[in-house]
Amino acid sequence: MLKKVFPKDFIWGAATASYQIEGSPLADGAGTSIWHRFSHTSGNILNGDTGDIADDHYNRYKEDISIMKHLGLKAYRFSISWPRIFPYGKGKINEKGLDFYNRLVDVLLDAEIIPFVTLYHWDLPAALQDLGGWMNRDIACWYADYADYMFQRLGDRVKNWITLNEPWVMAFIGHFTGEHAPGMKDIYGAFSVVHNQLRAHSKAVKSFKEENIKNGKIGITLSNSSHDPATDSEEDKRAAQLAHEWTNYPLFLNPIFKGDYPTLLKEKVYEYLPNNYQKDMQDIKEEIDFVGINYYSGDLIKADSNSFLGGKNVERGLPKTEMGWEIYPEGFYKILKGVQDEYNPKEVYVTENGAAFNDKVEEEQVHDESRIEYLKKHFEKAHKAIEDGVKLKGYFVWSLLDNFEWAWGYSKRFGIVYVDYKTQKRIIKDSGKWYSNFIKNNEL
Ligand code: IFM
Repeated sequence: MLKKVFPKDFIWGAATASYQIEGSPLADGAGTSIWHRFSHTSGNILNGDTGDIADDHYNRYKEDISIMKHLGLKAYRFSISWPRIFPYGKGKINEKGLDFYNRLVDVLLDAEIIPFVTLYHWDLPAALQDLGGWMNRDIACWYADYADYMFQRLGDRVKNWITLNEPWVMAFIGHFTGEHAPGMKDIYGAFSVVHNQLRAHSKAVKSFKEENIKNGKIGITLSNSSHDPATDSEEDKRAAQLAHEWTNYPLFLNPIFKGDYPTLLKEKVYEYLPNNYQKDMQDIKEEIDFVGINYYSGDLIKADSNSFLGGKNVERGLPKTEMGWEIYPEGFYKILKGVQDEYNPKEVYVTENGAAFNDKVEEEQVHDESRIEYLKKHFEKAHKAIEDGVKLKGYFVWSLLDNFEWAWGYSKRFGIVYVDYKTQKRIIKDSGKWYSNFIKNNEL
């Protein structure tokens, strides 16, 4: 078989997020986040887990960076905890919180690892939630002020910025199903959260451009799962298209690239969109430098008039990960090709891809063959996407470390590095070793 060689300058990395790995959420003057509050409210998280200790990365970042260096990662995507910098979300600044990220960035750069910073990966300052959080229109200004402050303080060293991580999840899992913080169940609220995140994102992009950061690039990271129609019937095709427009990149990229919500979805959910939302669309349409794609699995969709938006997932017998998510690399290709064909972004990054499996430590080793297979198959599809014209520039495996998997607590392990939560010992899994070797060769 012919070798699949990736472009020379392709950026291979790994990703994490603040609340999932850092621990010490209230250290050094940090404010409370909605995830701290949510995880400390009984019944919200499996086994009552919290992010209080997590991977203790707040104290062990140097060790973690030496693991990244050892693995040969070219880049590291991490997020900043907003309440570490602004304990009340706005106003008073906490320099000690900033110091942590200053140190992190400096040690990464010393190790020749490129930092990719996500400004928001769900840990909203609780003080802002008390003012309505993402449902309050003022959040666009609160967020843009925070973002601008970070551009000023880290922009001399950090060149790659991501405004929001998976805003769909924030909106619908946080405000519609209530499984995530802030735990609300309000469909109108959820759509206002979509809209305000878009407003906040574009406001931050505008201020990024004003800051004129040398070689700076800014984009957004979106969650995706491929949606195939169960049959060729018009009903199933429409249900699959609606699911795509609602849960995948179109919900956010259509406004950002084309200044309106996607057509089919807009008709369907018109009543939930904020009054006079159209007035904001011109401001929301703002050029970005790249699109971040997160992809884990696929769904087969069948029309069903009883479900929200008229479609439900049906079983197709594919193997699944520990999350119960289908392993469907073909869908990854469709998402990558789709985003390039539909919106033609200047650059695309896979900002997350990976899998949870039931890892076991045997004599200080973790033989996670299934994760290696998963990654290989997805890398193959990424390679095909590049061959077919997708401007894919980099790929971040989720995740560097096993970590706090939100409502699932510590029960799901996504890392290429195993974390023993009792001792905080790190063990590079076989997948980590495989990835390291793969990065060296840059080919499959
Ligand atoms: O752990 C999450 C991450 O925070 C966002 N994307 C999906 C991952 C796996 O569920």
